[in-house]
Amino acid sequence: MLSDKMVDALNEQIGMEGYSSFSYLSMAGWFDNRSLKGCAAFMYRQSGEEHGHMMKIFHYLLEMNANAISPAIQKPESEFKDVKSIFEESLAQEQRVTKSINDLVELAIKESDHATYAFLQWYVIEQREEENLIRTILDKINLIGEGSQSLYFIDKELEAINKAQVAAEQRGTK
Ligand code: OFO
Repeated sequence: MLSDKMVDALNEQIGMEGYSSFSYLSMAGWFDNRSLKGCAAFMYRQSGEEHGHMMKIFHYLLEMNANAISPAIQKPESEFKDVKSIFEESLAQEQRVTKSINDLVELAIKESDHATYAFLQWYVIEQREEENLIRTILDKINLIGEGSQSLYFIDKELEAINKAQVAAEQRGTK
C-alpha cells in the first residue's frame, strides 16, 4: 500500500509529465509554423512520449489501489526567441523532471516502498537518456551555427534524430 505522501507526490509527477507534454506540443507548433518540419516532428513525438510517461504513473497509482488525479496543467510558453533557446528550455525542463524523479526515489527509499522504487527505475533511465539526447542536439546546433542558412541543416539533423528515435521505439530499445 502506498503512503498518502507517496500518492500525492506521484500525482504531482503526473502534472509535471503533463506539463512537459503540453510544453513540447507548444514548441512543436512554433516549429511547424516556421516550416521546420524535422524539429516539429521531433517535438510532436516528444510530446506524445511525455503523455505516455504521465499515463504510466496514472495506471501505476490505480494498480496500487490509489487515486490517480487528472492534473490541471499550466499554460506553457508559446513565444520563443529562436531554435536554440527552445532546446535550452527543453533541457531545463528535463533537468527539473530528473530532480523530481530523484526526489521520488529518495522518498521510496525512506519509506521502504520497494514497489515504487522498482517502478521509478524506468524513469531514472529515461531521464538520463532524454537529457543526453537534448544535450547532443544542442551540441549539433552549436556546431552548425544559427544563421538563417543553418536552420535548414539543423532541421535536417533533427529529422534524422527523430527517425532514429522512432526506429528505436519500434525495435523496443527505447
Ligand atoms: Fe517524462 O520527462 Fe523526460 O522524458
